[in-house]
Amino acid sequence: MRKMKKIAAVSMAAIMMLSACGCSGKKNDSKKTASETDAVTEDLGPAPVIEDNEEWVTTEEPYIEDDRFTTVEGADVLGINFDDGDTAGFTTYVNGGDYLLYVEDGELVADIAKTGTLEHSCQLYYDGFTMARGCVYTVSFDVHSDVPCNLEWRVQVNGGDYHAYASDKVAVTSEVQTIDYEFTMDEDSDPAPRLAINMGAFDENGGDPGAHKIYFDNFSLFVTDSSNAEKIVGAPTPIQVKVNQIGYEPDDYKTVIVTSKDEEKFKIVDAETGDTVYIGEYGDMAFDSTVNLGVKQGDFSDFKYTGKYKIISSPSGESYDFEIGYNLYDDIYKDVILMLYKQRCGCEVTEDIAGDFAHEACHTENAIVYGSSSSSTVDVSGGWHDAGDYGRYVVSGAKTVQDLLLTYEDFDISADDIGIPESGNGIPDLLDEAKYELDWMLKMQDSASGGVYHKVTALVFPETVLAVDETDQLVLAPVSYAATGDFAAVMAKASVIYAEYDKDFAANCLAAAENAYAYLEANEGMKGYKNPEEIVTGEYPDNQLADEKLWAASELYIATKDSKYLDVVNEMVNSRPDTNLGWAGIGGYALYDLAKADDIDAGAKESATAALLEAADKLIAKCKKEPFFMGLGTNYPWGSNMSIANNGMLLLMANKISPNEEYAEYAQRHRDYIFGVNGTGYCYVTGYGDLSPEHTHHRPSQVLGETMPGMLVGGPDNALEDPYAKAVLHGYAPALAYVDNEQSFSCNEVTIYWNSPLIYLMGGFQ
Ligand code: G3I
Ligand code: 9MR
Ligand code: ZN
Repeated sequence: MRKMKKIAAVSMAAIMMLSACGCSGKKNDSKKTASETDAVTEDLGPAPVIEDNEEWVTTEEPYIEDDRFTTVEGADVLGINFDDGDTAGFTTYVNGGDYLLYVEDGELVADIAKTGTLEHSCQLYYDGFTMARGCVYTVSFDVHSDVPCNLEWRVQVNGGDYHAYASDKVAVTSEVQTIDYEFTMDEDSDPAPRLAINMGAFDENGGDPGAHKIYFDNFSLFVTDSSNAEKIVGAPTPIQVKVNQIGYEPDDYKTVIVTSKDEEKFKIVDAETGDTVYIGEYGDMAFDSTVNLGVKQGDFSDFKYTGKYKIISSPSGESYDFEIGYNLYDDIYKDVILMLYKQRCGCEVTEDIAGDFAHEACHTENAIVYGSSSSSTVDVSGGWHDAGDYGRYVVSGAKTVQDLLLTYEDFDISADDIGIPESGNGIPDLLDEAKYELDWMLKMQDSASGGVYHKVTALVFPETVLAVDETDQLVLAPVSYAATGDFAAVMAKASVIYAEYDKDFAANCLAAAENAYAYLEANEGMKGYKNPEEIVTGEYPDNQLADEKLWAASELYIATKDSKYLDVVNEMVNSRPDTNLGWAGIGGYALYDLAKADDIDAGAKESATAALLEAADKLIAKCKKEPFFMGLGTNYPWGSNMSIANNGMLLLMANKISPNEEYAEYAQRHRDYIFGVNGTGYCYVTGYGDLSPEHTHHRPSQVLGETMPGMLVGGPDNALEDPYAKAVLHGYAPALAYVDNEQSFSCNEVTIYWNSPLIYLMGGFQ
């Protein structure tokens, strides 16, 4: 389907060195012998300048702003009436209030049974319009009520602190009044604001007006004067020439990808001088359905000189700068690990490590058990904040811990100088960091039953506040089978790994794992976790629970060699087990640890190995069909960057149990995707590269007005799962459905378990 420069095959010895010595010597290199431990090409130094008499034109700007949103004077950006009999996109929100919304005789009716105690206890809102800085608007609508009452209308930012761009209170009576309010938008243009009407408790109401109805019609937002209106930018048009912005080792595969229909050629130039150092050729064009564009690949793997470069692609433009060299990932790797330290809960996070993100101990108060009649509370302090919220969830925590333990095990990463408080204590930092979560997880177990509480959060997501300022009552959500299974698995694995460093801790972990397993046995057939109605924080729902059972049984079998676990493993391992490495599907972890274990039942080991390699081979087959080398097809789900990192991880695992050049090659391509060889061209880790996310949905970053470095964002989500994404990414191709905006929690949040597979993937190349 496309022509690529041939990459010569490599000796098996070099491939094995990828995992054995942590270096990525892969392609043929005449200077290398199989017995050498250092498979890296010698440093060739800076590239010599070459003669370049060709003509290079770059006609397109490297960065084009989105111009879908215009401001036409006189236009009505809302223009809503209710003549069609439906609520025309207006939606209800209640927080302690109770009301119905319907249309009657061409008017929108808010039929309020209970006003609640907050202004927004009863709210109605409308999304799906745009507002430009400098533009003068007039809000207009008709309103009346059956009982005199007060309300407040607001055009506001839709997320964060929900502050208003303009708002006013209105005393409503049975007389129809027409609101007309002119204002200038003097904040940044917003492609996804919200019109909200609060109808809850107002001082002016002098108490509760009781049950009442409010009638609305003819909502308008007129563009009154657009002479000073600025252009509204949604998601920017992606750069066309994509490279890994962090860079490559000399021996790495190196492919520039350009989205272009034209005759296209590329050269590498010195980033500082602009001197030409390499002239390359693209392969044939292929249509790529992840970006809905024609795409060409240009291989420059044979260019091995160290230095700082960029690519000029004629006529599509320039790439961001990138380096070829050694140790390019040292800083970012540390920061991606330190993100976990900065997410620590229940302890002081110190300034010398976390800088502006330092804080006093947060969430230290005890939690109540949801639904329990007793007033006793439980100490569940500790662990990591999951993400941009401050919830602590067992299933996502278990995945994160497992990724750290595997990184330590597989790549022999015993570094004790990452820069966490425990550094220098003689225990590898990856294990110290993982133990911070394991200690918390132990508190999440109900020791009587062995069951593990699904999560601890307040009843609702926190406002956009710092961790120490979320002081709502903490609640332990009900025990779940998934949390208990994942807990049993990582505790059993921890009992093996920590035995060398801390015998007592290892023994505690094993006892806790066995207790949790007993809960699983006693509760077969239990349904997947669902949030009780009052708890609206992250759900992590999962109805497929066989993989959790398999994982728990596998790790307990490896830890104890008890045949009772082997029986379960044997029963499940041959029945097409799930091979994922996510927070829901986690079967891949079971298979991998079985495939890796030395002294276990040969049949179980063989079946696990076969299943895992089959998954890796299927993935490679898919990757080969996609011009960006990924195998997700057109399904970019919430947290697609985790899917990518997990897939890269799977390939390194496959390479570990059955060394194969292609596994290593495609694992590296997954790494390169994360750092820029992707549809949008972003380096998806904050703080690194020329273009990386700056407005993450991460409460500490939002409050401080700066994004914490070292965080992998969720990335493209073509299901458009938040209002901002719905507004600005409508119609976008799957791998382009990403926007760097803090309101877009489905694209631009961060999590511990998105960083952790990246830690493994980068660990494989460290
Ligand atoms: O599995 C299906 C797939 O079959 C389907 O093709 C695809 C279509 O888009 O959807 C997939 O399911 C998605 C699922 O994630 C698995 O990727 C759901 O649509 C999507 O809604 C779901 O999103 C999850 C989100 O919570 C909402 O539940 C994210 O994975 C999960 O990472 C996220 O987790 C939140 C926590 O609740 C709270 N803390 C922050 C964290 C990150 O945003
Ligand atoms: O901020 C929340 C984020 O951390 C979660 O991952 C996300 C998904 O459940 O939800 C976010 O909270 C949003 C909520 O779901 C809906 N109202 C707006 C909230 C964000 O401002
Ligand atoms: Zn906390």
